[in-house]
Amino acid sequence: MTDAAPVVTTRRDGAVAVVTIDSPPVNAASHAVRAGLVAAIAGANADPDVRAVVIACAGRSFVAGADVREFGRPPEPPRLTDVCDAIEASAKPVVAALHGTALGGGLEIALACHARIAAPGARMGLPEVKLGIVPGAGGTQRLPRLVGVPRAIEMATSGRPVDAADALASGLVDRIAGPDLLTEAVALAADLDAPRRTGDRPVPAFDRAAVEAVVAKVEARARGRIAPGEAARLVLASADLPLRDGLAREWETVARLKETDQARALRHVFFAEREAARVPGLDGVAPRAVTTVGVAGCGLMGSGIAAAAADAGCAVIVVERDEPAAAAGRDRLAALYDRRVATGRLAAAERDARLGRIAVSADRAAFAAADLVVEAVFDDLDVKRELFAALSAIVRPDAILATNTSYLDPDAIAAVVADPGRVVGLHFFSPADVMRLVEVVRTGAVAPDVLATAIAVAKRLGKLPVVTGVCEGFVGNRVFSAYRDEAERLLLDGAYPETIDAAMEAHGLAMGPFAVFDLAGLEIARARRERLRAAGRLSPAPTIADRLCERGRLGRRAGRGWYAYDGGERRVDPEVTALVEAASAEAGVARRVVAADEIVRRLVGAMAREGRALVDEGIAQRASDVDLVMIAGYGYPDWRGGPMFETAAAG
Ligand code: T1G
Repeated sequence: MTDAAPVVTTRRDGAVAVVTIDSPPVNAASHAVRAGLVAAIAGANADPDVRAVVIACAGRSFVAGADVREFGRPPEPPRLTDVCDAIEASAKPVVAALHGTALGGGLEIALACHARIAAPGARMGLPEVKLGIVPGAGGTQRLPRLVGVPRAIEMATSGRPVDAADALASGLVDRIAGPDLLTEAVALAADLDAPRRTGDRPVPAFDRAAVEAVVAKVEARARGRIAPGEAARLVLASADLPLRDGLAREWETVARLKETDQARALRHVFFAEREAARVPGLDGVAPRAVTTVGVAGCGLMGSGIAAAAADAGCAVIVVERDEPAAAAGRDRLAALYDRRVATGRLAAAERDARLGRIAVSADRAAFAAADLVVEAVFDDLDVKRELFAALSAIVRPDAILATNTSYLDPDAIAAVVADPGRVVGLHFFSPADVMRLVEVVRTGAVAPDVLATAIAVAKRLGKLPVVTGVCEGFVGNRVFSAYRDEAERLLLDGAYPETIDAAMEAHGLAMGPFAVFDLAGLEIARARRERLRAAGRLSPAPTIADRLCERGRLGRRAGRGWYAYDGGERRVDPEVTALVEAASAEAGVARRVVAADEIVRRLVGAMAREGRALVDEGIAQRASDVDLVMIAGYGYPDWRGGPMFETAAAG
């Protein structure tokens, strides 16, 4: 490191010292950055010609937080709190010039400055809870002094960043810059007569009872996560404690949380997400440009995919099989956006803009303008092959064709296209406009730049793309099938759907397996069993699920499945209990009480075994990809790290 260029440098602009952090990729507050900042502040204070200081960053962003790569080791001084204290204590005014993302420790540096100016596109947030920790350098103590307790709790517990306009309105920043952030920051610094220390400001008054209610809600919603509740309590404490004591409590909390299994698991997920983007064979391969997305089919999946593309600013061409289906598709899309407006997630004008980007017709020829067409029609091989054969004659020679099949062989679909290298799988999860996971299926003949484009498009849609090879069910549904099979074995051994669901929900899953089966409907799994039976890979003896199907208990939409449903509530149904007990008797199994920890161990173990098989077969690129699939696609709790991580950690 000794001969590397310094990561923090100071230059003079009149009487203002401009301190620049230049530590790619995201100016994380590594040891070198921290030490450089402390030295720069001391230097500016010692220089009689300097009246004020600006802290700015080179590259794409302000400081994106503490350096996550240093998390496994004890912090080397100066700690980030020392840096923030030195900035706040500076006798000369210090201004933060924010662009890109000022996150975590980056925002904390900005909070310790005496004024903040942001580029119009800047985003600011405290994402620490996503790493299982809380802000550790004043975030929970200084932020409420600027924006008030309720707002600070919202930011520190959700981890969601705010944009510059929002930051200005809440008092987080003092000014939004025009095109020349640095010049305006220097002017602002030169205007300040004396430091205005955030820590000296009082916490604005607030309605304590209302805030206590919000904190209770945060804790209830965290479903097992520790960090959000801790972050909320710390913000609340800022109103009761002197700054020093609040900072000390905050630091102790981070030190404690960092060592928890939750924080370790969430760090695993953080690095797993970045690792997933590394795909062998794609280094240096440029994706094709995609601005117009075609979607074939406007059912549940197609409409979700179309909305995801419109949300991302793409022009969207949707084609249904005939005019009545196209009209139904338009209604479905309008209803999807209306729901978002009704629940306050989207402004009405924004709904109209997004719907305006989507053209729905019954004319396949419209796909001639698309850069990429995603097929989301009925999951039947003949239907898809007919469509792809037709599409290959309609779309431009450089356009990409993607299939959203769940269980069919995408290579068999690609085979009907003259140039199968343009065909790739894009497996979305329902609801496709909400769920983050997209399995990018690496078909046998896919061209590298087609695969790179599929990944880039998924990212552009705000999704988490995970590359998988071709096999029945790809990564997610294969692991899910293993989970389902083990859950049904547990039933035979003595567990009930409700005991299994309770155990997995206590483990942090949003819904236990049987509640999920009911939500998804029992038909798809039945079809899979029939395929396996036809291939001689499954015993012809009916399973409990088959018995449910025979009785019309097809899941939630049918009003009954593994449970009975009254309104939205699930209820244990004696008919199911009797079927479960009869199945054990028929199989000659003496039922026993299966404890929650056995349920969790066996179900997580079954997922991990299947995941390992997928890695060994080369279908999944790496174990951490399996974890991401289960977390982003199946509601597995991220703070457990995923079944592979959990099983490895348990040794
Ligand atoms: N530390 C180290 N490396 C980081 C990093 C960080 N904080 N953030 C990003 N990187 C690396 C990342 O691994 C990747 O590397 C490259 O930068 C580009 O990232 C005391 C306790 C900033 C919005 O949680 O949200 O502050 O793979 O691919 O999509 O309170 O990265 O290229 O080698 O994600 O443009 C809080 C996490 C820390 C921010 C950029 N900070 N980062 O997104 O690129 S805790 C965070 C992000 C803390 C204090 C505490 C995003 C981004 P490589 P990328 P991107």
